[in-house]
Amino acid sequence: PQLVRLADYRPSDFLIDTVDLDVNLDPHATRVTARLKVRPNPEGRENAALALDGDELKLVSVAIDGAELEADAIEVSPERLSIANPPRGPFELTIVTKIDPTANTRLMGLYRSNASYTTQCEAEGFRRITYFLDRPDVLAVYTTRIEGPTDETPLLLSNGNLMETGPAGRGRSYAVWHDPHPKPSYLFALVAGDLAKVSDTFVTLSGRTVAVEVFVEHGKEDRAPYALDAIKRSMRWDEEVFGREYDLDVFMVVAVSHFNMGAMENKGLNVFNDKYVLASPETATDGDYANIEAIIAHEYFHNWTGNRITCRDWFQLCLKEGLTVFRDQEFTSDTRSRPVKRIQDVRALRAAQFAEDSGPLAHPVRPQAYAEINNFYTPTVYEKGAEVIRMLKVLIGPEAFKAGMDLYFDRHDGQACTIEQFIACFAEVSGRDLGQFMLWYHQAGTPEVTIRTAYDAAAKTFTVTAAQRVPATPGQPTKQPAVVPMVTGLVGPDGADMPLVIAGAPAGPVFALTEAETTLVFEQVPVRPAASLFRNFSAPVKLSTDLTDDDLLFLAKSDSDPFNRWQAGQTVALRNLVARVDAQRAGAPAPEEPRLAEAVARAFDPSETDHAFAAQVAALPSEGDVAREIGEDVDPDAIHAARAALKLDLARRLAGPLAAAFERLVDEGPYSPDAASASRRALKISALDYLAAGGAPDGVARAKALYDGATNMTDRIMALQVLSLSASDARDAALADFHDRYKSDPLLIDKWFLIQASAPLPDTLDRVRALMTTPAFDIRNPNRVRSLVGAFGSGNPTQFNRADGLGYAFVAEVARELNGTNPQVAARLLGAFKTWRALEPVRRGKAEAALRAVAAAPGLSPDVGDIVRRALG
Ligand code: DPP
Ligand code: ZN
Repeated sequence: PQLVRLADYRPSDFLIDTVDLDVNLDPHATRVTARLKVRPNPEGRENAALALDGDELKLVSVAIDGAELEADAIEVSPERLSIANPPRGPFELTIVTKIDPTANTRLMGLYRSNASYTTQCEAEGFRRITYFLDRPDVLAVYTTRIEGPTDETPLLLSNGNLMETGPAGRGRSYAVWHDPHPKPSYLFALVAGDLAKVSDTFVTLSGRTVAVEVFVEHGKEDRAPYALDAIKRSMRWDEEVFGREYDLDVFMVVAVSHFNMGAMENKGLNVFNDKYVLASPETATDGDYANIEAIIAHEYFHNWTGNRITCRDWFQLCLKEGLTVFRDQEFTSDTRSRPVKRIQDVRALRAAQFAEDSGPLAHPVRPQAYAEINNFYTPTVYEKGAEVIRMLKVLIGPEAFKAGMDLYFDRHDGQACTIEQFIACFAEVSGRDLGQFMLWYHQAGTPEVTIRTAYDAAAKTFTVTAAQRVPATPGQPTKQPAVVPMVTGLVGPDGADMPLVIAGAPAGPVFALTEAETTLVFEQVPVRPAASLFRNFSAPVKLSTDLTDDDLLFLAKSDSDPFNRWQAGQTVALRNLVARVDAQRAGAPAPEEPRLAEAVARAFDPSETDHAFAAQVAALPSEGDVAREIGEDVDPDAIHAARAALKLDLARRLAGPLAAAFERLVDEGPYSPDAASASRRALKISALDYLAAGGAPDGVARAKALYDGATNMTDRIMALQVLSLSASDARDAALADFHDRYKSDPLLIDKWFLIQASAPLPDTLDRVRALMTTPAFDIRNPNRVRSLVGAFGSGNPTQFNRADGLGYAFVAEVARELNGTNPQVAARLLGAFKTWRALEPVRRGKAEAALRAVAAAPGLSPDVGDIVRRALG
């Protein structure tokens, strides 16, 4: 396979200043006329040929300055249009192509979904619409005329501001849109269909009135207001916190039902997976509301970090994605609970990114090479990319960080940039050398930090020795020490932070570990403290310490840093879970840690008023957390059993307080999705989950009652989730009831799919296979595939990893089936294999066999081929 390498980057030989597109819609024969103002790039090669990208395109005609080119002047294939001798000055290139949006099952480029037309151009979809210099460093001003049948497509949308609209004759209408902001082709969008509009206005910082519009299917208007409000709140926040104002007359969000990703930040016209727009109390859970708010914010924030300043090439993807994830995390932190958001983000980082980073698909935040860019929209680029920004802020401080961001916006507005240009802004304002910091972009792998501590009572010193090691990853056998910000507190027996003194002077709390080993000697320490390390998760590292369980249980109660209060309890639980797995495999009795129950009990105490935080404290580490802690020779069944046993142990010890908490937290009054109400429900469900542990009849009865009496989707789905963990009659009855109630609503059937696909029960695979044959399932719809097959592969550790290998074979089989129709979704499904090498030998062998069978299949797409090659590599 052809690798694209960062080291081979060259500026484009030509630039395109304006694009005039005329899109004449037809279900099978859409005609696209592109008039491009082209000129040689002074930074490109002289006398170069003009080579335009295409993908499955059919050329109708091509002309330069109005004169049609003869066949011998061009070289053309579905993938390329090459003009050997274009004019050496500016010229107008007119290209006519014909495309079939109905046949476009890949959902890249222009496609039809439920009688609407939609585009998706990131990363390389525009070349499926017309031949183009489809690379992010070619920025053009677009004017787009769309024409379609008035009855089917009364609504015609594109980027920018609406210039003109009207009848086009023969029952057709047209609209002309103009986007004054130069943009790369991946931000182009077009939507045409018959959709309902829900709208509002927003007055910007400088007093301009902007129309804010959300488009949904007719009949779903009542599910749009939350997204609409989230847009306005995002706009206000970006003005207040980053000083960024919106820059067009209208901001539009369109919800579509067939979508490969979560959403797309096309300039002025964001296209969303409907799952991340539509919400009402009866149809959306608290988690859905939170996701909608975060993703609306994310895509909106791209307007500055991604659109106004874009990426020079796709290796710089984290320039926009890591930064924009950081920005949406901050928005949520300001909107909801900051500590809880941090805990949730770290859980997600560990589950997805640490897992990726420890296996065969590990890659740097900025990759050096790719065979298929679609496969690099990863937790490493996104979530680790955001952690890198967060570390930068910790290292240089909030004022310098803000000054650096302002400089970046000022200096690079309108440009396509690199990570080096971004980091240079922070180096400049802070006066720091950020050379070593760049290793976070170059080196893959999660750094492992090992801490040893020693207290010297006579000298009143406390010594912290931190050793760091970055493990080898594919293509990177040896690593250098990174600069690791370790935010540290020393907690005294009274629970208060001690002053930090090093070499006679106040120090910290940020300590930058820059060597393989760093020793910090704290002075004037009157008693042995408990070290609170990496407060607020100040670096994305895997930490092991010599802190005792006593230290950790003390920190779980007393640390002033809420993240570390949570982390301390998790670490004790994780240690216990690993010990249980070891004992089980050795045939020894389960080791108990009764004091864990005291820590969990605090979460359910009536005096605990931060319900969302409490719910996080009460939630045990995941099976994936335990698997990663064990690291090799992993047996998912043993882990599941150990975790179930600990849960049952806690449920028995805390039966009284759990029942009391559940009763106390049951909602009265109408549903509201606000953070405080959602937190209350989260803790209530956590209590219920314990009460029903091991299928306890009393807990199951409560779950059934909650299900039956639910007045909102959160209670209903959470109760169903609890019931689904056990093979009980109540489970089957509730699943049947849920299906009957919501069978006409695909997004709710997705929830029903997901719950069944993730149940840790031996009949789950059969059930999933059976569900795939029902009319509710549609392999052409990515949401259906992800809810059923994706959830089975990536959200069901015991059943995907069945010892007989049938789970692997199943996911591999579906990926092969999708390889031809939607390679991007197929490749995503195979992400379930990212940790296969850590399994015990029998499962490892079966997983490898499943991957090898895919690798050997004929006609693999670049997407699937790349994933299996790297997974096996
Ligand atoms: N739409 C995806 C995102 O916003 C890719 N840009 O992350
Ligand atoms: Zn993004």
